[in-house]
Amino acid sequence: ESAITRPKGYTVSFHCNPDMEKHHFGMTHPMKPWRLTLSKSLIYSYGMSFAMDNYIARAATYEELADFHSTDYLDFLGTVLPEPVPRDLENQNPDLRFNLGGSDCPLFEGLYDYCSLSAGGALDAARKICYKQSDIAIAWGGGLHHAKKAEASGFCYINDIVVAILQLLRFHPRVLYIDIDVHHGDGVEEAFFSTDRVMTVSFHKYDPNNFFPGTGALDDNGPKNEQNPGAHHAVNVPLNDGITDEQYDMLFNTIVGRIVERFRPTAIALQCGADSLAGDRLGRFNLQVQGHGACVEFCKKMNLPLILFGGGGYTPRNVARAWTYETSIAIGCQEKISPMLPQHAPWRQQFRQDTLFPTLEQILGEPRQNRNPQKRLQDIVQHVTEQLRFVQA
Ligand code: TV1
Ligand code: CA
Ligand code: ZN
Repeated sequence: ESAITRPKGYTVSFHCNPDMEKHHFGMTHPMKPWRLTLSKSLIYSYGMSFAMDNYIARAATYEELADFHSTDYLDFLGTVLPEPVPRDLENQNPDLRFNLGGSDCPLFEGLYDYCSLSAGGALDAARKICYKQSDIAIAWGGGLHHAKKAEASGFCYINDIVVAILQLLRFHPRVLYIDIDVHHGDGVEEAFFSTDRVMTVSFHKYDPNNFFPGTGALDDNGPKNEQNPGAHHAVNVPLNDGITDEQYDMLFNTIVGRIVERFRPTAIALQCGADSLAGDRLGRFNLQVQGHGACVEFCKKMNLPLILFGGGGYTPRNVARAWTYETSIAIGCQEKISPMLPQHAPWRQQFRQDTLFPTLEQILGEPRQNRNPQKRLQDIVQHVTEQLRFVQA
């Protein structure tokens, strides 16, 4: 077996911080920061650290966070104390400022450190891209796409993606944001609603009454006022349960391909939420590691500076598989790594199957029913194609 080598004339940087990964949202909370430790352990076991520039992410400063967030919110976030008794779904006490302290966004020990380290990694990645010191920068600890200017939402407190894109915009005229988390990337969409320098596209499960956050309909495309530069610059791809690799690949390639053609971004920010994988605790899709990774591969082929963010992902063993495979795609060693997980690692039992690419049957027993008729997908492609006629770089 040959060693993983550094791609010639090509730099991948990897930004993480072990201090971020030790935080706990609470026993039953689906968000498990240790999934980052598991992912890293698999990435390192494959020897990929030798093919990347590895950085310990620093904490983002208050001023950096204040580029997007309100100081009222940051001041509160910096001073609130953890609650003595953790809440659960049954114990919702809506005495909440800034939506903090409910079951989705609990107050836990070290919350501010957790948030500033996540944003610090994302910002470090953005700076590497701005100064052309990386071709692809990876921040698996980022991707917290629901956070608003002055509000926590859906497990997200600080929107590291928005902060990172604001940094990119200091050097790049146009940034394309792509979001393959199973949830709608509402916070990022909203932050760049009124500008034509950022296009946002989110693929997500859409069911306004039964699936969080309930926004992101096909015809939600930015401000309705044509005078607003942001008009037509939000693309939404609402999907149903059970979508497969093949369908997702067709949609992603067609839609992202056409957006790149029209909008001509100078950098791409890709949120790789792994809750769109089959078998996710919160997700509803039938994507496999290969199909999820194909999105990263497609973006890399655009040959533009690229940031990869993490995001959701609630079945840690599958999160680790996806982000490991995607790290290998960034490096370009995906053909060289063994589909069998490396032997003799202490965490090996976490993975149940010893392959990087478990089959749907291995993941689910029985695959989830696919509720995405081909006709509906064609209609989505057609809507987006018509929308893009209004976009000009
Ligand atoms: C504590 C303990 C919190 C168990 C939350 C699932 C829990 C959820 C829990 C949960 C859960 C959500 C809502 C309902 C809004 C609420 C990182 C009025 C078993 C990017 C965020 C999903 C996804 C929030 C984040 C959602 C991301 N689903 N068990 N909470 N209310 N919240 O529906 O996009 O992946 O589920
Ligand atoms: Ca999404
Ligand atoms: Zn999600």
